[in-house]
Amino acid sequence: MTHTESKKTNVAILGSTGSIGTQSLEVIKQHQDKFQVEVLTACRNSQLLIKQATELKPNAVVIADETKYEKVKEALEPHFIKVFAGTKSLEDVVTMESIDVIVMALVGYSGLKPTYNAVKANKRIALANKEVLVVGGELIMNLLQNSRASIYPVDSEHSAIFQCLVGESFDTIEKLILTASGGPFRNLEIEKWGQVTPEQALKHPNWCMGDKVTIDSATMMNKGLEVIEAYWLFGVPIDNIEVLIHPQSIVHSMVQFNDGSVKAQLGIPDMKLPIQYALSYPQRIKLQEERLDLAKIVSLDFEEVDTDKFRNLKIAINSIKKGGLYPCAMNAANEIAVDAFLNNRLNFAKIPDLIEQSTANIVSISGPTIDDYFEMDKEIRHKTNELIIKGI
Ligand code: MN3
Repeated sequence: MTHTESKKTNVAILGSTGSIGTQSLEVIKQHQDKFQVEVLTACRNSQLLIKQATELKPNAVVIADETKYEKVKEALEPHFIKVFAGTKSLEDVVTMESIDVIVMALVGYSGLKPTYNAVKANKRIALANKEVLVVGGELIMNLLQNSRASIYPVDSEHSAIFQCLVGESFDTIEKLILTASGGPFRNLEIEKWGQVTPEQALKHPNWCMGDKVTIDSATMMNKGLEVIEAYWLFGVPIDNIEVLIHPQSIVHSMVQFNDGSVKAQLGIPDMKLPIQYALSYPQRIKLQEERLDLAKIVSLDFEEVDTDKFRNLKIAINSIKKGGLYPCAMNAANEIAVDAFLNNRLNFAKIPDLIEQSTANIVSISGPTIDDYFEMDKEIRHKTNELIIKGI
């Protein structure tokens, strides 16, 4: 190995075939002098995983769906790429010594255990998978403080706040202002929510994202999850985190300081910038993408959120105020609700009712362990499914 090659950062991408995963690979392809793909993992999209691995020659790949193992192995063995299968392999691969940084781009709760293991293995983590902190923020942040691991946000709002905070001291933060596009139903009367179809909800006005986060954006659960994510990442009291609707998605979020100054980070809505910043920080490196042209943007609008309409936002914030296992339960109910809605088993307008009913009488504890989260998640998924079958 030459001297320059040895200085490359070895990247593992968990969820490489998803929206964040594929965009992460685009970023890496722009900087092959700096980054080397070490590990790729996919849930079930074996075809794309094989294509990515053949092109980028990682050391190893993991396919979570074990029925696809033979197919992937056959395709990649001639390239001397190690192939593993199953959820356990996915959770363990993050501890590989040769990995410098992990892009955590799994969907939902499934990212918790791999992130937990990655923190324990003192890895640098570029975190796109917000549910990890929503469910296990208390556990992960405690673990992080006693490790040499680090977490950098990939979520665009949190990347914006992180960029605003460079050079600032945390005790001067007065409040964080998370912007929200308001999704496709910002102007739809609440009476019409019962008629919303999955096809309509999957059409986000500004961002191109995976199905789960797109539905969460339409209900604004996504912003609730992001408030919780910000709470854990930046250690700001929950009442000092505000949400502001900004339909153009140009101002990605803001920080207000104790002298009244407000800093904002702006850009075109494209995840490649926050992905790259999480990989390159503290350096800022060139990204060849479209540039923001403010003269062409007619206006930047801001308005308050109607939480009577977007009840999920309130439900999420209340869960973190209660703490303990409440956010974990709320997240599990929401994941089941989103899945049921996408499969035409649940009315869009019923999503908040279902989450409230499903999490109403849970027994929470403080200082949960990873097993406590696991148990609660399982219990609520079961209960939520039963409520759907009974007909909410
Ligand atoms: Mn976001």
